[in-house]
Amino acid sequence: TAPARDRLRIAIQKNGRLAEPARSLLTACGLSWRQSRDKLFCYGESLPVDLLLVRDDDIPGLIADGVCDFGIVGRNELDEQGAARRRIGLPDAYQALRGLNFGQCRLMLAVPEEWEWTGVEQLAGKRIATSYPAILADWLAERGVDAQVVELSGSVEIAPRLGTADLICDLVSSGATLAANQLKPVETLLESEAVLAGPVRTPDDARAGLMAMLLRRLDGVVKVQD
Ligand code: PRT
Ligand code: ZN
Repeated sequence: TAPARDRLRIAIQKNGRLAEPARSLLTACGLSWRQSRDKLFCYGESLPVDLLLVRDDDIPGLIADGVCDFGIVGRNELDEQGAARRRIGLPDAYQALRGLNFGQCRLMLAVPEEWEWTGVEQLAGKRIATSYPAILADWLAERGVDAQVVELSGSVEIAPRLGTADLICDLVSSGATLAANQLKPVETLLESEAVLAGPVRTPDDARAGLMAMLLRRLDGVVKVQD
């Protein structure tokens, strides 16, 4: 177990889609930081709450290892790493505590425009390119579909044209990327948004009170979706 700490650490994305909205949200909760020189760690001024600026992919692991207490990350990333842990028999190590009402997108299956989509049975024997192999494998298994998952870390949408896959499973927001690649969305695996992630067990030290306070402030600041 990680050692006791009297300051809270929150991991947020350093650069990218969630970086600015995550920082604004925490600022709206009354947090402020001394600008750090190395730009990885920001020391909390108004409250003992520090920021770690990292790649979004690292956030679930930082919570699992007890290095950070909270993180702001897409539900897609949190669920993928959670599903991957479960597939190798590891226990759950983090959970989504609050939806934050930004970073909305969908994890979807998309097929070449000329396909006539008749349902998941059509996927038998097909190759599906994705950066979300664990979520996709679970989804296929639940439906009893035997398809091949091709893991790609980026540029998933060009895989069908390159011939490395027959279809894709990727994040979609406006749909413009799919259209530009002559693909059409056919099934939604996950409705995602940025979430506040935390550990499955609250630490038993000064951080517990800070965590509860921050959750209360968040609930006052995040607008509920109707
Ligand atoms: O460097 P780092 O690893 O931290 O960043 P990253 O490149 O992995 O993540 P980033 O900043 O691209 O995305 C962070 C999070 O934003 C994601 O994990 C999602 O939770 C959320 N999000 C919301 C999105 C999108 N919308 C989105 N549209 N993430 C990615 N996309 C991509 C998608 O993969 C596709 O390539 O945008 C393209 C589709 O967009 P449309 O509008 O053309 O449909
Ligand atoms: Zn990433």
